Amino acid sequence: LTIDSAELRVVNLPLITPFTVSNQTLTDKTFPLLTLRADGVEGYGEGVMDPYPDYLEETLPGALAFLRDLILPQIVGKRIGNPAELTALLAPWRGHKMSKALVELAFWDLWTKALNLPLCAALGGLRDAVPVGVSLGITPIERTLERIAEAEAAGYKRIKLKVAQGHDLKLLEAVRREFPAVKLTVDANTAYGLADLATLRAMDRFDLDYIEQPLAVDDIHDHALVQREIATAICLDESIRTPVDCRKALAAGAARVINIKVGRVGGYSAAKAIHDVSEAFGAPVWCGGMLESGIGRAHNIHLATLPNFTKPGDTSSASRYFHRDIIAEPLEATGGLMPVPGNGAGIGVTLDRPFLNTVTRSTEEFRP
Ligand code: OSB
Ligand code: MG
Repeated sequence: LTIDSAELRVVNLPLITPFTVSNQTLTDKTFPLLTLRADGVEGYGEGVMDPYPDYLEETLPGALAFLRDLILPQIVGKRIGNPAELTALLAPWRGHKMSKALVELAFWDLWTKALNLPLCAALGGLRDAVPVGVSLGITPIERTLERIAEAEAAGYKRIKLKVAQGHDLKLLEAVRREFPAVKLTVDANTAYGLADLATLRAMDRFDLDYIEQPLAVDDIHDHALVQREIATAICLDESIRTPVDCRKALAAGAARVINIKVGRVGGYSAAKAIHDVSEAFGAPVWCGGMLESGIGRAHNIHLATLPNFTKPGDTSSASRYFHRDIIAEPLEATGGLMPVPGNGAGIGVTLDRPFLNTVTRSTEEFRP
């Protein structure tokens, strides 16, 4: 494929309800949308970097500069035969994994459309639907209980609760009193430290499927210390950026479950390698989310068709987040199963261009 041109948009969608995690509240979602064009086909990718560096270090302004000044000029007009060639082109640059993932996602969509293959088939995925749960942001406990009841009624396969210092054990007591049997997990987004061992130990009482990212981003060692002290499995999210991180974490006993986000790890090739390393250790994985719009969601669903994605992912119905999506096909789960979109080629969804134009903040075109 020779990349004829690229288009980089910044899109803004309001969230139906604000989403609060231990260290930030999102009221709307601003993201880059990349289109790569070749031989009359288009591939789409969505970026997951936030405007500010609150989940990980990358930011939207930094990503736009990296893509505009360095990566897109290098790619447009170039012949790129397959994803491995693209990964090799991006490899020399440090960091910027979310930007690299954005380019990889668009290229995989483009490449599989040119091959007339569903993206999941090219990845090696097996399923035509993937099990999903919901991720519930921090709200007053009464409101959280209502939202759990709604998610259960909709058939979601697990409930993930965001927790934070001071918003943890009381929440879990209230939830377990009303929902003794629901499959439950918590996500701390790095809110705790070794000083909180008593709180983390107390979480063993609530039959959680796992505790996600209790400690700091760069702290695989201390996660191993905590995992030795608690019965509940630790799941790592922010700490796992590379397949090597994953090997070290699993070998050290720092986690027993891995959350894979294609943006965090720099694209499909790294995501697949992390999937494979985890499988070799006997550790299940699941597909995380970053409140993506339809393009990012479609990519997540294709990724989650790989065989070791045995725990429910975070790709719940888009209508839980947005009044209207930028794609034409609704991505809605039924009975906790999200169907893999499309029956033809690539990611299997198409842009709702008239609506997309109304929510686009800026557009840049790149030509050779
Ligand atoms: O840790 O998974 C996370 C959203 C923003 C920042 C971090 C996280 C999340 C989510 C979103 O949990 C889950 C979803 O996309 O539905
Ligand atoms: Mg997480």
